[in-house]
Amino acid sequence: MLELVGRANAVHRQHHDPNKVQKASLLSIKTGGCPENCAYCPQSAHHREVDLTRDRLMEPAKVIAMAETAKAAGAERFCMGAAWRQVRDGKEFDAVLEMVEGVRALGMEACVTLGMLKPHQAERLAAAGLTAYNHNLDTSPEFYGQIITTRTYEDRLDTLATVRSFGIDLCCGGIIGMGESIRDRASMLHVLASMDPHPESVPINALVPVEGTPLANRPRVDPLALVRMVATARLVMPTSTVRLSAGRSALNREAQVLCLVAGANSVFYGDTLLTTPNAGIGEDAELFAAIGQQQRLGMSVPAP
Ligand code: SAM
Ligand code: DTB
Ligand code: SF4
Repeated sequence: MLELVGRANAVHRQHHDPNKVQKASLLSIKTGGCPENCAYCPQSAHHREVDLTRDRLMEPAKVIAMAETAKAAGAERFCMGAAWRQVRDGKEFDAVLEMVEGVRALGMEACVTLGMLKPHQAERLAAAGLTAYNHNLDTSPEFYGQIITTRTYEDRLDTLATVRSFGIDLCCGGIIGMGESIRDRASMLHVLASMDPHPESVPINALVPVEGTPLANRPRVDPLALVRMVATARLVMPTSTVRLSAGRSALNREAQVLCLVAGANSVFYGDTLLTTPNAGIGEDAELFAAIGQQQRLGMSVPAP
């Protein structure tokens, strides 16, 4: 562990400002009722026992106003998620394009995660100024079939290739704590690190076990397993932004700092992820004070 974190930190410092942690804000623009059966996900329509209110796609003006609030609180990137299997052309997709344009006009990075998409849709997203598209591998090719059966690993790789072919950055990572082995974790990182170029950002999520999903009773991930995963991601993808994503609220400040030393350089910032609570902005104020980073837009201030 000490050797791993030490080496990861050395690689991190070669390629990144060690005092800079990007804040990305997350919003669910369309919640619940998803036809996919991802075992971890509270938004799947297959998991009827989950206590979740379905919502239609939000109005672009409201989304853009929320992005503005996030920006004022210090977020540099605004990520919007829809519980869709795939993008469909029509009014709803047009509204998403309007949201992307609005977020970019605020001077923020814009990322969306909308499920699978076709080339002409990626082209329109690129034209709207989209910075990055999030589409996770979630786990290893070997373990994948235990988690999702309604779409294949190949489908995911195809979507990623489509996104990339239009010059949109890839945000692609996965989840630990779903019952996979350490070898599965390594295998997922191997697939990610075999992409050329590497995904520009790599979210590392710890499972948030949600009541009513098949993974509700999984034990919480050992925070040190997250540290190892972050450190290994940093070693094999030196220039990518590694985002300490879901599950952060279960870590104490010290474990979070260890993840940042091990090479994480972005976090989801704000009170909620998509449907579950995140580390609150109040708690994060303490974290950012501890690491000597101001709670303001893009400012990184060395610790005294
Ligand atoms: N429907 C789109 C899709 O799956 O491509 C986008 C939204 S989906 C909620 C985005 C990602 O959130 C998933 O790929 C998964 O990695 C992550 N996620 C969802 N539920 C989670 C949970 N309970 N714990 C950790 N990560 C989760
Ligand atoms: C990612 O890798 N993690 C985020 C984002 N991409 C879209 C989503 C986490 C969701 C956690 C469960 C929830 O809040 O619904
Ligand atoms: Fe749907 Fe995405 Fe949740 Fe899977 S992870 S059920 S595709 S919203």
